[in-house]
Amino acid sequence: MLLGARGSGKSSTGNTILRCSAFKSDMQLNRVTQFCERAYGNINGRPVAIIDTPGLNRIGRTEREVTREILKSISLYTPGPHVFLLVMPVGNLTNDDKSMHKLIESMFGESIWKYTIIVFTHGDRLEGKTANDVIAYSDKELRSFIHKCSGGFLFFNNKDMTNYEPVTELLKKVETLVAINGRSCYTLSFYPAAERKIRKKMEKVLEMRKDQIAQKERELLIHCKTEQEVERKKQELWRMEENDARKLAENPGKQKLSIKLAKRHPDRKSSI
Ligand SMILES: Nc1nc2c(ncn2[C@@H]2O[C@H](COP(=O)(O)OP(=O)(O)OP(=O)(O)O)[C@@H](O)[C@H]2O)c(=O)[nH]1
Ligand SMILES: [Mg+2]
Repeated sequence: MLLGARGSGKSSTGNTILRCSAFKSDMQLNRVTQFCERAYGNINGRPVAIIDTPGLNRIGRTEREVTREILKSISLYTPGPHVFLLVMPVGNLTNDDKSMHKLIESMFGESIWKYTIIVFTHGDRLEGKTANDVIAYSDKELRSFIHKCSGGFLFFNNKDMTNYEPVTELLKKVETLVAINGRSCYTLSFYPAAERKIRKKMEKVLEMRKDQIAQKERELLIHCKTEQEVERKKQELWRMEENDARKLAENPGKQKLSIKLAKRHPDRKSSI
């Protein structure tokens, strides 16, 4: 799963890894990636699934909306990520970077760093220096942060997709990190208690709605003309259902939640 600030190069990094334009990437000041997206491919023959995410900055959509989008995408893509790639343009840590790290930790819990590899983008700015030299002469704060991430770091130049060496190096780092973590992926038990509670409630809401969702999926098959259209509409449907479920689950007013559910399912009594 790719994480990082808006415009840091997450989608380009996903494309470099998959050697195709799987994710939309652009130079624009507004957020390019709006929703989490998944794409499949392989690295040197080894199958991989990559989840691209919207940037974790405040502009445009509220921080809450973006974190909700990212967190709910994980329940969609079980069993959960094996590795997080924290994507950042090469440079020392800014205050925005530090507050983003706090935000990531509050979303996922502090175990996230045991599953993280840092990918520095804009490797074309190295100007002949080695990656290790650049890090050796960087601020102490950046080096301390790299220490925190069990997967270490590497540099990507997303403007040169012909050089596949960094991706091969990434695969080695991923395999090592997965081994250190006992081949486990990032599971629910690592999340902060509040997030675990929300997820359990979300699951209940979705379970209660499963018949209606299945009915809507069947209707899509009738109305859509192509397989791609069915897939796209299905993703949209699940995005909306999960968003709704998450909003309901986050609502601390137990009574309000019961009322909303009762309105949607007049034939059932909810006890979430
Ligand atoms: N020179 C250079 N440009 C890069 C590199 N990686 C990404 N870019 C450029 O940076 C811009 C933003 O890249 P994206 O991949 O769209 O960034 P993002 O993090 O997905 O952005 P959001 O989806 O908006 O959060 C694009 O113009 C990319 O071409 C790199 O390694 N070198
Ligand atoms: Mg993007």
